[in-house]
Order: sequence, then C-alpha cells, then structure tokens
Amino acid sequence: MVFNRLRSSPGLPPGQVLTRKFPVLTYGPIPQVEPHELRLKVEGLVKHKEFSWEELMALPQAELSADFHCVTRWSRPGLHWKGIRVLDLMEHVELDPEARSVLVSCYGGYTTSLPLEDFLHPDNLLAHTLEGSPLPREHGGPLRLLVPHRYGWKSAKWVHSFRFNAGELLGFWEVNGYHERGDPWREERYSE
Ligand SMILES: Nc1nc2c(c(=O)[nH]1)N[C@H]1C(S)=C(S)[C@@H](COP(=O)(O)O)O[C@H]1N2
Ligand SMILES: [Mo]
Repeated sequence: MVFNRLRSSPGLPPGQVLTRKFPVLTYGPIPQVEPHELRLKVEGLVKHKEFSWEELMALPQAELSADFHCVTRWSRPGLHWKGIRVLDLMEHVELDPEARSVLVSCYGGYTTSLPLEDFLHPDNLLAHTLEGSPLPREHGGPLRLLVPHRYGWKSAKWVHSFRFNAGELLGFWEVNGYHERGDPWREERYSE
C-alpha cells in the first residue's frame, strides 16, 4: 500500500511519519463476528464473566479523538472513536488484587499483553464506532480495544477476552520481540 506522507510535526512521537489514511494492519485472516454472537469474557484473576453486545451497549458510552501510532512508523492523527471506556466496564468486574497484567485475546487468535496500569488508562476504549460510522470489519468491527497511549499493536481488533494474570503472560508480538509496554513517546518498539 502507498501511504500519503505529510510533513511530520513536533506533535509526533519520535521516528513516526504522518499519514492521512488509516492503513489496515492485520496478521492473519480477518474474522467475521456478528454483534449478536459477540461475547467479551473476563477471566483469570477475576470473577469470571461474559458480556453480550446488548450488555456492553447498555454501559455508558464515551467519545474520544486520538492519534494512532503503528510501530511500523505511520501515525494517523485525530481519529474520532466512540465506545465503552475500559474503566466503565471494569466497574462491573471484580478484580483480584493480585492481578498485574492482562492478556487480550481476539477472535481469529491474535493476542497482546498489557501491564494492568496501561490497561486501566482512562483513555482506553472498547470502540464500536469510527468517524460516526460502525467500526469497519477490517479495523476490528464490531468491537476493538483502543489503547491510544501505546503503539497500535496493543489496540486489539475483534476483541474476545481479557485474562488477568499475576505475572507476565506475553502476547503475540511481545513474544516475537516487541516491547512489553510499547510507549511511542519513549520509542519502546522492541524489547532489549
Ligand atoms: N486481532 C488483531 N488486532 C490487531 C492486529 C492484528 O493483526 N490482529 N494488528 C495490530 C496492529 S500491529 C496495529 S498497528 C493495529 C492496526 O489497526 P488498524 O488495522 O485498524 O489500522 O491493530 C492491532 N490490532
Ligand atoms: Mo502495528
């Protein structure tokens, strides 16, 4: 794919290049998940629970504009999202105080891991709407995690489960050499 390159601004994390597009980055096939069959599970060090689409939509709905930074160096500024704040979902979850990290699993098999404090960041959304339209399937529709303060690989598309762990259980790219935290402002692309 050819990206539209704009001049990078001081507002960009180091080593990133602006794009006006929103490229699709998916490892493996794109799963088809219908809202009525979607389940979001919380498991591991938590009181196990499953949320249906209806239950998620009944939670408070939030909006957020955020830049999106992929570790492959494109940054797409100012995307407008709607969804459920992770913190609002967690109001309905009984978390074991031993929990320190989350393994996020997706329909289709992709996984990514987050330290608990990164997962509980107030900007994080379970996003279902992008630029006023239902989230396109290739961008993770009907539901994806959005972690705007971390590199894009943490923003799991077609999200299916949050597994809370006492130690670290690394996700797909984290096992394959990407950074456990992945802060774009500190340029945490790869683990040492
Ligand atoms: N399920 C799933 N989620 C995923 C990925 C993936 O391959 N599978 N790729 C990640 C990566 S590397 C990036 S940069 C973003 C890209 O999101 P986009 O395709 O909506 O631009 O999704 C992330 N979430
Ligand atoms: Mo990415």
